[in-house]
Amino acid sequence: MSDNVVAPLETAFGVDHHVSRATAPENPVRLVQDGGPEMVQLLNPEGERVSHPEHDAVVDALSDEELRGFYRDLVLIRRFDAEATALQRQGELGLWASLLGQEAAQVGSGRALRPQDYAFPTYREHGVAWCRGVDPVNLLGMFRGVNHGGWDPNEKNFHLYTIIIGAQTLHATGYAMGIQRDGAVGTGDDERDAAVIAYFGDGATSQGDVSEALVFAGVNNSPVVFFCQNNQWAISEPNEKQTRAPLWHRARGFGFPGIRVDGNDVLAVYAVTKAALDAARTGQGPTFIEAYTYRMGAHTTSDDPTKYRVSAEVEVWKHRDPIERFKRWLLTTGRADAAFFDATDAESDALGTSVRERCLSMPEPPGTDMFDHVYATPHPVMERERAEFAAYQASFVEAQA
Ligand SMILES: Cc1ncc(C[n+]2csc(CCOP(=O)(O)OP(=O)(O)O)c2C)c(N)n1
Repeated sequence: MSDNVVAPLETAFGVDHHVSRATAPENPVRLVQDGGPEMVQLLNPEGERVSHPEHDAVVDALSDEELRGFYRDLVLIRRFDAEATALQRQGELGLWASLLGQEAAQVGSGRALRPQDYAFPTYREHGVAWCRGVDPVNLLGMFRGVNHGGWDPNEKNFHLYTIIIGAQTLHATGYAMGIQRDGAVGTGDDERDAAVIAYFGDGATSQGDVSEALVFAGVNNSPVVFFCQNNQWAISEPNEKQTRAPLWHRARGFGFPGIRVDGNDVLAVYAVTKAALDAARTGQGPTFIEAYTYRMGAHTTSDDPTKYRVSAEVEVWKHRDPIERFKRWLLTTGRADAAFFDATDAESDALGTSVRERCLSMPEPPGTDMFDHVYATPHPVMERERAEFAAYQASFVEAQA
C-alpha cells in the first residue's frame, strides 16, 4: 500500500481490494492505492528503473531510438488530446473523451502490436490509433458529427470506436476465433501469425458482454488479449462499486492468465503486452491484462469530475504521471538530451496547429451519408429511405426558391 492516502482507513471504502463485508458508505471517500506488490512495474514514478526478472530482457533490448520513439508518441498524443479538448470547448466538437493520464497504457500496448494484429478499441484509444498509423484528424470526425467513424478499419487493422460498453470484446473474440480457423495462429511464421487485442475500461467488466467474451475466448483458446485500462472510474462510479476482487484475478475463473501492470509505465506495459500477444500468436490462448492507471480529466467533456471525486486523489496521481517519469529516465540515463525534448515539443505544437486547421476544414457531409454503410452491399430498403430523405431535404431548397 502506498503512503499516498487521501482518506483515513476507517472512512475509506474497499480497503485493499475490497474483500471485507463492510457495508459501503453512501458517499465514500476513496483510498488511493498503488496497485499492490503483484503489479508489474519497470519504471517507478521517480523515473528509476525497477528490475523484473521476467520482463527486463525485452525492454533492455529496445534501442535508444525506439525508446525516444515511445516518448515522442506519448507527447504527441497528449498534445493531440489537449487540442481536441480545446476544440470541444470552443464548440467545434460535440463531445470528447480525453485520454489524459492513460498515454503509457495505450502507447505501450499499441507499440507491442504487429501490423497483422487487429485492435478493437472503445472510444478513448486515441494513443493506440496513433500507434496503428490512423490519421488523428480522422478520430475527430465522429465527435464533430461529420461521419460515423472516419477510417477504414481494415486499412490499419484498427476497428471503429465502439460506444456500447464492452461490445467490442465480443467482436474481438469472434475475430480471434476467425483467424484461428483461418490458420493464422501458431504456424511459426512470424509474418503470418496474428493476435487480437480488445480494449475496455474497468466499468466495462460489469457488462455481460465482457464475461461472455472471456468465456468464448477461454474455451476456444483464442488468440485474444483483453486489455483493461483500469482508470479507477466508470463515469462517476468508482472501482469499488464495480468489483470486490482485483480485475486481473478475474481471468483465472475463465481459465487463462491474468496480470496487473502499472499502466503509467510505458516500458512495463510494452513488455507485458508483448508477452501476451506473443503467447496469443503462438497458440497459447488469451491473457487478461489489467493496466492500473488513472483518468486525469473528465470522463468526457460533458461531465464534471469535481462532483464525484476529491481533488486530493487527482493530486496523488499527478505524481505518477506517465510522461514525466519516462522523460526523467531518458534524461538521467543519457538516452535523450535537451535538444531532443525541445524538438519533440516543437513537433507537438505543429501537430496541434495542423489538427486544428484540418478539423475546422472537415467538409460537411451530405445528409444521405448516414445510409451509406448500414449494409455492405446495396439494400432496397436503404435505397428507398435514402431517396425519401433526399427528397425531404430538397423540399426545403425548393420552398426557399
Ligand atoms: C451498454 C452501455 N451501457 C451504458 C453506457 C453509458 N456509458 C458510457 S461510458 C460508461 C462508463 C464506462 O466506464 P469504463 O468502462 O470504466 O470506461 P472509461 O470510460 O472509464 O474508459 C457508461 C456506463 C454505454 N455507453 N453502453
